Amino acid sequence: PILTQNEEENSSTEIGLVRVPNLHVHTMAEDVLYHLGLGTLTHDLPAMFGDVKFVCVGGSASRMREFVGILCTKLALSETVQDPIINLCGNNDRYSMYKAGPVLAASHGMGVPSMSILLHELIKLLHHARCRDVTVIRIGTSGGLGLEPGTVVVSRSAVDARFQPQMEQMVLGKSVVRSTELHAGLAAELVACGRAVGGFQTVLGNTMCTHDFYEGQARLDGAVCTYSHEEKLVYLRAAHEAGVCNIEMESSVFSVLCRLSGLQAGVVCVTLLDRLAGDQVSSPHDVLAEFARRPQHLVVELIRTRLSGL
Ligand code: R2B
Ligand code: URA
Repeated sequence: PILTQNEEENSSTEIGLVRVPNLHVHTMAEDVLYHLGLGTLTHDLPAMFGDVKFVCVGGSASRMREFVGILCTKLALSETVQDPIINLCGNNDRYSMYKAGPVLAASHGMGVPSMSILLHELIKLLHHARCRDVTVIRIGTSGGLGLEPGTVVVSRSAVDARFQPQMEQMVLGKSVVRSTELHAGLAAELVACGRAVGGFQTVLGNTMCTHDFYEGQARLDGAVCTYSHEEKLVYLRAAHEAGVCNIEMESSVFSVLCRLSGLQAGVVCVTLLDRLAGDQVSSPHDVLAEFARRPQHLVVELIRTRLSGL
């Protein structure tokens, strides 16, 4: 395996700017950000996005739009936002993106491949727009391990299905293993924000990232399952003992790509259920919707404290 160290040292840019550790991009006359419906020759990216300091990503478009609404109300950003809040991914409907003042919110869909495509283009967008000192946070949902449903987990590190803080990807048919560690200072700040918001528990722990919701997360309720209830519990208990607090499907590639681009990155996911107690997500819709707003309120608090210089 090739480790990240060389890749990280490979790219030198001005402090605070977003790194794009790809020499090819720097020689391209035009860069079309295909899935975002944006491009360097068709859009004035520095004018549209140059003031961005916070990027928040989450699975669904409606949740990210709701997040921007809460942000505008709580931080009185209404003068800097379009009314109605418009989707900036003009002519491509794969992802949605909304902006309010220095905050950009984007949807990433489900799973590592979908998150990866969004982040490649989003990181280049931030680079082309010459943004500085950007913090990127994923807000999402997850399955918890031994936690009361509704608990918010701030990730120390994303870990793979063997509980290691790394992600393997095939590049040119060869295995490349990269670190999935997250920014420790930001994680501590996020935990403090959760406790300041209150009304729910916030914990710090490792987040296991899988490539599937069913067998990949040791569920018994998928269309296919080859293991017993006991084998499921042995695996999930081993994960718990290795420090895994929750399980979701995007944190690994999110951590890797943000690290390689020099972005401060954090992951904040609410737990919808306790996976040691069951597999089905069966709480009423309004309960799940309220749970899903918890990471949003936590991140609004982080942005509020950062902007007010507290
Ligand atoms: C959490 O929830 C989704 C699966 O239901 C997936 O995107 C994730 O990471
Ligand atoms: N998202 C996941 O990936 N897993 C769960 O159990 C719940 C939400």
